[in-house]
Amino acid sequence: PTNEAEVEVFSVPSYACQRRTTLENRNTVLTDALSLLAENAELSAEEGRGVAFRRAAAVLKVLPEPVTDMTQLRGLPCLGEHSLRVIKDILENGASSEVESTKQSERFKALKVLTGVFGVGAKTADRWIREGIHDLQQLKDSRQTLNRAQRAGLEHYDDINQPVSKAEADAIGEIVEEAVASVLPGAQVTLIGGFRRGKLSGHDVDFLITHPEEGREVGLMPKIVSWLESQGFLLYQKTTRNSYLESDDGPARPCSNMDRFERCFSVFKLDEDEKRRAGQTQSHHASAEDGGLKPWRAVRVDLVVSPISQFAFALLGWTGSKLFERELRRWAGHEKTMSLSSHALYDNTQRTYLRATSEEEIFAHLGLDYIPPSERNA
Ligand code: DCP
Ligand code: MG
Repeated sequence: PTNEAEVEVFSVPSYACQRRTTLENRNTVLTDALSLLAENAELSAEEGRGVAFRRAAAVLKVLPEPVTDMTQLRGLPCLGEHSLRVIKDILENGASSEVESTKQSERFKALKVLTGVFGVGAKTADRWIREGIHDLQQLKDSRQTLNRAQRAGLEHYDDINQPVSKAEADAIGEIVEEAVASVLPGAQVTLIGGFRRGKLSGHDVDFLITHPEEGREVGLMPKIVSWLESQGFLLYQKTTRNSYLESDDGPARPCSNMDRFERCFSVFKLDEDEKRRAGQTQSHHASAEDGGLKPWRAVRVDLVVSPISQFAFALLGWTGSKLFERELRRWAGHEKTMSLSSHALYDNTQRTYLRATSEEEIFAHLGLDYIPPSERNA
């Protein structure tokens, strides 16, 4: 039909790991709406719905033009009935009634505030809500027993819920570099997570640490943590043995190496001075001389240590985005009969582990074009 010739129709591969998703997004109105519904589903223990909304949003993120007409969406993958209804509502009425009512709902607002406390997940928040706790004041008044993480989360709530800038991430990076160089010369620190993908802000800062000689990284995390603690950089830390045991990780589990893979969840105390040293001149925080306000902020930092033999897998697995990671594993499992984790890639047909020393090699093993970190923002 003639009128359709004027509408651009898009074509998009169905797995996010087959696509290049930069931070440039022409459809933020639509993707913000779908992301909010995804978040609401995730906070309500409806993981399947959450993933469906995330996948739909990710498809819209790669479109070269703003969507103006439903006909442009014909043939696109991952757009279910529900997502299409939300998009249609926004295109026709300027807003989605479901998104607006979700945003206004007491339950969603309470879930957001309570899970904003570091150490509080959706399950705990849900239990508190059922006990009548909807905000931080009610939480404080309730005399709930809080664990150490949650106490730190409550104490530093405002700081932790304020986005971390790239300048702050770099300042933290210098501190981590110094710590690592002091306790194990030759060990390497790599910025991972959202900042490696080129994001200008994030909810935390993530680092991957390794040593070029296999085995030298054993026992490294406690030493790094001790150094940081002795220098007064840590407001909170909890070191765990490998916690990357996701249910859909399949059999890709090199068990002998498991206990070498450590993670530290921490809250850093970042001085405004440290930030200036790292090259930032302006700050939203008043300096101490301006009177009153504290001259530091709390920042969530995650540290991961990996043996060099698993480094490429850890790098790929911790760079994200979360949806990109999920799609990589789904691609591996469903299209290649392989199991991918942040430790290894296992070929279930050949019954062998596939070695890799770079992310490029892993994409090649998976039969995928290489996608650089800046294009993994699905
Ligand atoms: N990751 C994952 N699954 C987990 C934990 C982490 O796939 N259970 C990976 C993907 C993430 C990366 O680790 O991108 C870092 O996790 P973050 O939650 O810090 O996510 P980002 O760094 O991408 O986003 P933000 O900017 O909010 O920190
Ligand atoms: Mg992060």
